[in-house]
Amino acid sequence: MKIIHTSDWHFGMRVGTENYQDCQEFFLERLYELIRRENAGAVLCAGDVYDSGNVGADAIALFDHAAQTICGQLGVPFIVIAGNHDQPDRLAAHRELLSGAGLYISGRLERDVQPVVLDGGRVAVYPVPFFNRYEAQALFPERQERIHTLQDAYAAVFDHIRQTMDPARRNIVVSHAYIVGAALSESDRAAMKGLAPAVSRDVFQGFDYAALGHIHKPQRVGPNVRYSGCPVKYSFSEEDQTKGVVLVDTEDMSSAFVPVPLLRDRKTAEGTFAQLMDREDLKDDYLRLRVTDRYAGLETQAELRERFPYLLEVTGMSADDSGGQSTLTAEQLETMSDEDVLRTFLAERFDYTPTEEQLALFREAMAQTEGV
Ligand SMILES: [Mn+2]
Repeated sequence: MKIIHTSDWHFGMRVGTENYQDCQEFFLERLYELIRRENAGAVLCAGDVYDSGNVGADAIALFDHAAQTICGQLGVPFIVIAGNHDQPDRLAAHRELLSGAGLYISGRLERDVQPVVLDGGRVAVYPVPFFNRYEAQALFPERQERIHTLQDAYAAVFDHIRQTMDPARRNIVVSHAYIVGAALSESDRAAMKGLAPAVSRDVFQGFDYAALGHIHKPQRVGPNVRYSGCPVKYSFSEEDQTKGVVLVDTEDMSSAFVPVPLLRDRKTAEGTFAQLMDREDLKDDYLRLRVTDRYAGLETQAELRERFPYLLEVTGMSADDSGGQSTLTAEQLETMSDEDVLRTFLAERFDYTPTEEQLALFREAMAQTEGV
């Protein structure tokens, strides 16, 4: 049986006036084609269906369309877990009822993860939604003393699954986590936040395949442990990536990345104002432009926007010639404290120094996110 693994749809994401909806619809149409072409027996979505817990009606309609087409029209089981961006209870509303129609949604972690059994009992899919160590501590009180880190929490959850797992089946897990060593993109906002803990891929030992979400760059992090990546280029750091889904064959447990075309690519271009205005090849893509012979004043921006409808960022010459770009490197970001990152950001972007009171509020907010 063929299984399609995808993740991180982020329906409802907004950047300025852009909402990516046409790109997401375009992806869904390609996904439906692939299901038909490969005669897929299941679709797995490994979290972050939505970009947040309170997205607009358009985003909900999009997921509704996906579920109706995959389960209703094509008759293919669709297994979905909540990611860190999803609101677990909202995502999993009516789950019992929907499972009868082939839509299996796992919102919140449960102690006994019930597998979705497919292909006449030959394949078992364990949906494990995003969770934190406090949830695992509450579900496994007998191990509470030994759950200190997210790694311990994952070990507890997967050890428990392994106890009842039937090794004669193909056992597949769907999970949403940051695995040690995975390469990040800028749109991996939560994972980049200094405190995001990573988990070792060893937690998936004994499973035939781990279908992961959370990291937006498609990649393999173990022989049968893969991220499908997100289907749309949501940040400029994804410019060079190929987007797509993973196709898993449960006969031999081989898996292959299948590229899916994009409605709109994402590009960075640089040149004089005249050179940029002459470019025919950039009209249909999300753009970041750097004008080398002008300041990026309102008028220049307006002219460029008229020519390039999907322009997201413009920088021009600047007084200090830094080009308006951040002076921080990825390495510096990793070693700096959150407070220093904030100070630098405010200074560079807004020429602003935060007050002691504002910094105290910031520290308080950061403390609340610790360990989550
Ligand atoms: Mn995500």
